[in-house]
Amino acid sequence: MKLKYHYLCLISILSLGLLTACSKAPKADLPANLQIIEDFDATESWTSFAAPNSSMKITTDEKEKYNGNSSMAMSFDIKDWGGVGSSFKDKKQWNPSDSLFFVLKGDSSGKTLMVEITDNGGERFATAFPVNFTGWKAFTIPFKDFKRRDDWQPDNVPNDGLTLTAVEGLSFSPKDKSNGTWNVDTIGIIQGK
Ligand SMILES: [Ca+2]
Ligand SMILES: [Ca+2]
Repeated sequence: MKLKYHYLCLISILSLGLLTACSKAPKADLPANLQIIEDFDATESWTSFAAPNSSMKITTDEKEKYNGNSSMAMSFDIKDWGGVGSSFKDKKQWNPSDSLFFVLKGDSSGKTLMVEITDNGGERFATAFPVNFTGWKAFTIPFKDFKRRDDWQPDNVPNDGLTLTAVEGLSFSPKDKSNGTWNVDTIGIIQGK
């Protein structure tokens, strides 16, 4: 009887240990050489923008997260244009041979997401891809794959290539007329690809 009790205790302790281990385990692995610049455990430094006939809303999402306590949910109804972005208070110096890393929770809508860098002269460089997956997906996009936008640039910006010595900002924009919610988490820089 005593032996059985000890046996049960051992099972309980093992189960508890296993549960604790599981709850402490990270949600997902991150690349070892990732230099995180935004974990979205707070989203105060991100703002939304949209055309008058479109809407974009940011929420700190504690339920859907890739890493840490929360992610940024971007809920949109785009009839013209809109997105979410951050203007860096401390401008970033990035290496042209490095890559931008982020994770996105998709909805298999097939709608296009544009990721845009505002470089040190205010020029806009972007890359875009269809959100044709469900759940979290990690992206590593070399800076060299960001191309100067030919559909729009702010007035009076230079045309001197992607200059990353004092990067001013980053944004994510749905490019198609559509509505939905996508989540972004864990943005960082990876040396090389
Ligand atoms: Ca997070
Ligand atoms: Ca430039």
